[in-house]
Amino acid sequence: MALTSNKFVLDWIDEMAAMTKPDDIVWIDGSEEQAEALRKQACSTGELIKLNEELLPNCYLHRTAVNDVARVEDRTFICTTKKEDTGNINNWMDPKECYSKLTKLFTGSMSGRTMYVIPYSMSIVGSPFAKYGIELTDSIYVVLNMLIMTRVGTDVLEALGDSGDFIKGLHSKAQLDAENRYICHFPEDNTIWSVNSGYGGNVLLGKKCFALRIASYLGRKEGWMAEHMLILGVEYPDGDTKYICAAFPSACGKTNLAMLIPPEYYRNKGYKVWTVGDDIAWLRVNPEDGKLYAVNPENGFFGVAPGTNEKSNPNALHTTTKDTIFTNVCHNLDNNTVWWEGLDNNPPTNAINWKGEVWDYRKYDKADKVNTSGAHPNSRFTAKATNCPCLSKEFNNPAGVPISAIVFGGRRAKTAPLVYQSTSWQNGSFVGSIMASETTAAAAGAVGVVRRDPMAMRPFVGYNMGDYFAHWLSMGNMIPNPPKIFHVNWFRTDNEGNFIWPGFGDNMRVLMWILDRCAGKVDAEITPIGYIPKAEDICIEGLDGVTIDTIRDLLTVDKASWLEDVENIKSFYKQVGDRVPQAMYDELAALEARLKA
Ligand code: GTP
Ligand code: SPV
Ligand code: MN
Repeated sequence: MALTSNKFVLDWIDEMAAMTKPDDIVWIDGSEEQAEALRKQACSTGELIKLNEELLPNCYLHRTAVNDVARVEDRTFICTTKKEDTGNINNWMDPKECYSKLTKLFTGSMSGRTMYVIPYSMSIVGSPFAKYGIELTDSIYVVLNMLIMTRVGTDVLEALGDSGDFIKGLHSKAQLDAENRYICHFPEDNTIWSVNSGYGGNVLLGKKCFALRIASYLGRKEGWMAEHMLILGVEYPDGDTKYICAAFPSACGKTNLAMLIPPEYYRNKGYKVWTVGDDIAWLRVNPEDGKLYAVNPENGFFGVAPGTNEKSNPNALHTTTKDTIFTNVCHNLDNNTVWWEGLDNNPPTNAINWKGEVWDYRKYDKADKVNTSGAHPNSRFTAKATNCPCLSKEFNNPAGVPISAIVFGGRRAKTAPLVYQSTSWQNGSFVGSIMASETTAAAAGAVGVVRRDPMAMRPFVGYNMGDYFAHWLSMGNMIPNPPKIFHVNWFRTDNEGNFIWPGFGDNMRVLMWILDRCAGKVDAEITPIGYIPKAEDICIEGLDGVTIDTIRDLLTVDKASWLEDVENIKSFYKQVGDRVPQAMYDELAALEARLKA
């Protein structure tokens, strides 16, 4: 039975059901009873595997199709009436053409199946930040993930009332046909259509599709920002807490930084780190104090499993010990638990790999991870935020948290130093626009290729990238007390390809320099790219194998490689096209001149 009398909602569902022809329509009310019934049903068909109830209570394993394990950027489209409004960095399709192409794929795609209606909210229901969506899907896996990742249920429909202001999301697994897989966004219609996939970011429509692509479009229109950023709080011994947002590309360390445990040196002094978000931030100016405030619109974490362990990220590990859905990890048959590369040094000997085959850990080959690993490199956990031991007490604060610093960062073996600070909001926006990072397993395609990834948003801006740069610049004029903007790189390597910086919890040492800079407590050295710490100002107390010379090395700015980067940036800006603001070109010219001086 329908859970609302909202005519916009009901008419739209009628229309979508007439096209997809489900046998049945089920409304998701957000109740535990309904969720439990769906889990049972998914277990009975093999869609989910129930894991060891003693060791991993209320945890499940799901395997997606082998050809469906990551976001598909080349099959992701922004469909605006005018091609220029989508720009050159996104794939564009004419909305009419796209609707007609996808209508063919959706026609009858749910016949013999149930259509689930998921009313959900991004951010706290009823709060000024909140935006509502309804996802129609034929996948129980999607329903159960959305129940963890977003706020779902009847209260969303009550908050929506009889308004038509909601994001219309339609998803069907259809035949999981990779050749006909499309993730399409119609920002002018508040609509998302996703077909022929069953994997995470392609199908949990509240996440990248809504909270980044559609929301970034809305944010530009309405004067706020939707960003691929974690949000964390550093609590000082006196109880004061400062908040930082950080934008790193997919699988480049947001979850890890958001949940970091401070090194012993800081813990002993009473420092603590609290997680507000690990992937997405919505940012608005607070007219009262003129600061930028951030909320995490999500309600859970869809985190990378490989590499998560007791040492790298104990908080994430703890978060996933109950109420979690694991996707594409390795199944340990001895005790009906899960395993992934980097969890520990004891791969299970009686195990099923992410493809569902008997797995021989002795055949693991680092050069061919996808085919030889137990867990897929992009295997993930879906876990409740409220199960996270370091969840900030501000997590449910509808006003958000005031941001002191914005940090950009990429995965760069060379060039980018451990940390540097921009000289202004405009210069900081430029620093974001020239970000680059090695590609990861989070998206289908080659891994380890350096590409420009402005603000870590290359795959997620729902409009023209040049206009997005302009929006960043214009936000600067709207924030009387703007955060300071920094850039970090945890991934510089030595000549053998080993990471030089220990990373993970020790990244706190860099965050402390950043916050000291925001508080005006520490000097810096000016270089052609911006402010760099004096090596002695990065605390290395208690760090094994890292000396002040290591820090000096990590902070070097090699002019020749930066000038190479400048050339690459010029061609990237050209590719972005004629909407790159002049101010960005001015910043680029000034950077080049300083490097050549
Ligand atoms: P998405 O969920 O895809 O947006 O990724 P994310 O940015 O949250 O990345 P995540 O924190 O899950 O990290 C991805 C990978 O980077 C994992 O394999 C981590 O182990 C590794 N990683 C994270 N932080 C560090 C670090 O400080 N140093 C090094 N060397 N590796 C790190
Ligand atoms: C990312 O790829 O940045 C993710 C995972 O956070 S997904 O939800 O698949 O986009
Ligand atoms: Mn992400």
